[in-house]
Amino acid sequence: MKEIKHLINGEFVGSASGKMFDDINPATGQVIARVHEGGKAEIDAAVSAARAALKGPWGTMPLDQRMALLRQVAEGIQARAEEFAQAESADNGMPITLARTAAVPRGSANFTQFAEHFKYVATETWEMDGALNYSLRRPLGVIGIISPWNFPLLLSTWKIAPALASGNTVVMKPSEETPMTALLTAEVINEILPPGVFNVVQGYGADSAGAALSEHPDVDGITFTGETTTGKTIMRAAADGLKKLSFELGGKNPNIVFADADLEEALTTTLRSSFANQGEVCLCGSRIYVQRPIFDEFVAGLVAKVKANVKVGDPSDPSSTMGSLVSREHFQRVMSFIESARADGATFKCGGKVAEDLPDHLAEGVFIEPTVITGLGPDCKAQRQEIFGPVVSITPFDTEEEALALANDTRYGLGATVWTQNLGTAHRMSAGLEAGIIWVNTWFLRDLRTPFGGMKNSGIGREGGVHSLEFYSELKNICIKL
Ligand code: NAD
Ligand code: 6OD
Repeated sequence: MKEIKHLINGEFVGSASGKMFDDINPATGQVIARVHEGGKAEIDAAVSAARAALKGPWGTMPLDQRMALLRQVAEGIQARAEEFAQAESADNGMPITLARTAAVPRGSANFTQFAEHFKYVATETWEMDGALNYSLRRPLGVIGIISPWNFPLLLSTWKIAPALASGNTVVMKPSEETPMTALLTAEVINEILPPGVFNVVQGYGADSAGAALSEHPDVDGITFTGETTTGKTIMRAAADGLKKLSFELGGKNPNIVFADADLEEALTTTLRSSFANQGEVCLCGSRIYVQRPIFDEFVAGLVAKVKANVKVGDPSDPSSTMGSLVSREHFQRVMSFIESARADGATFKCGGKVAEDLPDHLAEGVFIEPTVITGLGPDCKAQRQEIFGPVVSITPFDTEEEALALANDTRYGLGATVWTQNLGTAHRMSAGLEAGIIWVNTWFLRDLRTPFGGMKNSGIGREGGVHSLEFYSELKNICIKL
């Protein structure tokens, strides 16, 4: 049985407590690895290694040399791409094709992007009468990264790469549900960077490794992706140390389709924005609003596309387009939302149940059919709360003003999608939507130089391009009297 250890100060080590937990493949229910369960002792050791490494060669390394090492990390991920893809799929239930085409390439691209971009960001100079001001950037220090299970490699490297590119050292606590690609990332980085620069402590969040990292007095900043409620807990824990925080949290994203939209394009992309990675994508457009003249056609079109194109099956089979949910616990949570929608009188246009007719080896897996519902009122639980599964609801609207009001009637503000051929509508909606990331006539089209993050309860701060540099560094002004 594979053993997953921590990486602390350049060594792969077990926990002082000797405690371990199972890593389960959610598609088969089988234990695929035993994971060392870290706690305060491991976090303390990792933070002190990271602090020492800041004072070592990493802290004084010329920028070009640091960036060259990060490019080697990108190449190291690419060199083991298939191993990463298999691990991500087995751990998360993600279809192997998605792991191969999205998760792993982005895992590598995150390093190439930040190894390039920061070289070209200038600081400010302000000339005064008789004095000159200029500013310098310095690393923030020791960065704690706490990452989720839904796109483990993509989302952890999205933070590891800019943190290291800015000259920091890192202690990462990956999700207990998906420890595998964090181990592989640790193996790749450990062959390239000095010991202590990048550390991984495996384990749980609350009252465990995650909490110990959040409250650690010698950690300078915490960057977290996960649930909004967890973000609040981390914020409280980090308050004593006045740590700098960057939060990418939950969403309940609107996908708004106007009657003048290119319907075929809107339907094809909506299929993806509804069910990619079983709907376990923070940016999924789970609240679909369709202008009344095309409402029936859109609903029928989406259901037809689900039936024609979605194949729920073994995540390791390249022909599966939807895999398994991440865990039995999460599966039960998603099913409870489906039941609450049923109790609230929703109409199920397709899905709404456990996927059937799967091969015997998936009997213990947690698979849900892609589910499209209509007739859900704005205050129903399934319409208000983040489900984070393969469930979307479709609601009609009449006017632009109504669409905007419906879309913004949520405590979340992560992403939004607008489908229209009218430039005026596109601009007015984009300006009025309370969301940090807005796509017009597309979805999840990413340029890593752009600001990424959420408004309202969906996050604090922005990462991406220069915004990552802002978070991961300290800017200081020098004023010289001439
Ligand atoms: P989660 O909040 O349950 O867990 C995320 C991480 O936090 C895990 O590593 C977990 O161990 C740790 N954690 C849990 N409790 C903790 C505590 N008290 N102290 C410190 N650490 C703790 O989230 P999840 O279920 O892994 O991920 C799904 C959520 O993430 C969804 O809400 C989704 O919308 C959100 N998400 C947001 C984005 C974004 O960019 N905004 C991206 C992906 C996922
Ligand atoms: O593309 C990204 O940078 C990003 N953070 C995506 C988040 C996906 C959420 O599931």
